[in-house]
Amino acid sequence: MYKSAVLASLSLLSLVSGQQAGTSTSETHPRLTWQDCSGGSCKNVNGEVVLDSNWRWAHVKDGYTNCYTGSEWNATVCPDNASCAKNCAIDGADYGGTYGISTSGNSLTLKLVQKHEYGTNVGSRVYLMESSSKYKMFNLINKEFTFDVDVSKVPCGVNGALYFVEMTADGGMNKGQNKAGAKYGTGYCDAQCPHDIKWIAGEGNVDGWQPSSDDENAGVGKYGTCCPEMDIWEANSMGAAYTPHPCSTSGGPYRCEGTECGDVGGDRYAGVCDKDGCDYSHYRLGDQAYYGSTVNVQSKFTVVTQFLGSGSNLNEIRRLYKQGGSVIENSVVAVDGVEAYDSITDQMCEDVKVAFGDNNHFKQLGGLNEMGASLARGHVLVMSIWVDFYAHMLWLDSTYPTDADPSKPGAARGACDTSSGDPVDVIANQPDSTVTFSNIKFGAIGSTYK
Ligand SMILES: *[C@@H]1O[C@H](CO)[C@@H](O)[C@H](O)[C@H]1NC(C)=O
Ligand SMILES: CC(=O)N[C@H]1CO[C@H](CO)[C@@H](O)[C@@H]1O
Repeated sequence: MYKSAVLASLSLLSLVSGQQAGTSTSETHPRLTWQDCSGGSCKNVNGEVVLDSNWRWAHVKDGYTNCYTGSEWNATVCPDNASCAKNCAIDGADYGGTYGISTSGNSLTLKLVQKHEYGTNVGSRVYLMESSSKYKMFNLINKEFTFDVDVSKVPCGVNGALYFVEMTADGGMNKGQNKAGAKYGTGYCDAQCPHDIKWIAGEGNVDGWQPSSDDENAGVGKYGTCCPEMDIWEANSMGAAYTPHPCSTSGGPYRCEGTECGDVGGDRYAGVCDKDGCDYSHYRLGDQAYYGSTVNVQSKFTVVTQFLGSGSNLNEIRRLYKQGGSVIENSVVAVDGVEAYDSITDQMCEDVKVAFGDNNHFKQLGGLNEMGASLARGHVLVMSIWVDFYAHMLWLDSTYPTDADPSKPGAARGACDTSSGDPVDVIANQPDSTVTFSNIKFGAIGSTYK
């Protein structure tokens, strides 16, 4: 809900992204097999994943000087956004050694902290590809998306996320100065309109860039980059939610500026995207025992998400789990004055938001109807592991806002302490936090888990 992209880094040759393609390290995408079940039976697809450009080393095109170090741009090579992208290159990635990203067969593992030759990397974000230079585009309507996850090593404050965003297939290749494209993980956007993205529309986000006060590897620029987002899985071992976030934008990343970014403060509900979304969190919706007891989070389980609708109409988003060979129906909403819903519909969102006293920006921006229109245009699959410098992930796994009475409907989202999740603590004390996603399947409703 309060997602902000988290950057990682190398301290010596700090990680940076640029917009030309560098040649110091060759870019070899880790292989990841998944299954397409749309033709009646499930068939293996030989896929690959790519690391987002924000994590990559960005250096001057013809040399080794950093264009960006820690949380700052080099003003000599990046005097303004356009020349920065022209002068700088983002390079290939050592996935295992630098970023703690590994794949084996149909399984992807993301490790939170990776110490390497030049420093320490924190978190990562990868996209599933259709070819070495194009993202795989999914239309989820009237389809089912399924995967296995192991959250047993994802503690309070860490989010092992699997979600979809309306990026473009080529990553914005040839937009502005972007000569790197999807092969180098460019073109990210999400419904939080993140400002910490270094390259937007083939330009450096240099204008007005301010280093983060608490994250030594990040900063925020004047521009944010917005697009509709469908969170299938935002979770750790203490909490889990799935959440549609519609936006009024379409056709790929929208570069926002000012009020339309919906930034912290008075603008949250004035932006082009629904930042809260309509979240289905088992705990927050009143079944505190479900995630952790009914679903055993100490061992791997299967997550099934169904998008009921047709054409570009999305009517309902359903969830079920499978573990130890048994199907586990979704938890049921147990909130005073609200029906016992077991899925997301516009009516469920409305009733829950009224009961919780939440703003219904979701409805204002078109609800499931607008989310469906976006899904029908095609979305890119994202998998990430991240920590939250802004809200310590308390919106996912604790009581939030932290000064709310936990007995107030909607305030409690998980059993983590309100003092947990500070990235400084998590990075120091739980560096081996790891999420594993595997066995991804996509197909007709009912085709992926029986
Ligand atoms: C910034 O870039 C210039 C030009 O390449 C270089 O001479 C200088 O050392 C760089 N500064 C830093 C702090 O890296
Ligand atoms: C979108 C865009 O072009 N933004 C800025 C890039 O940098 C120049 C010079 O600083 C600005 O004038 C643009 O507005």
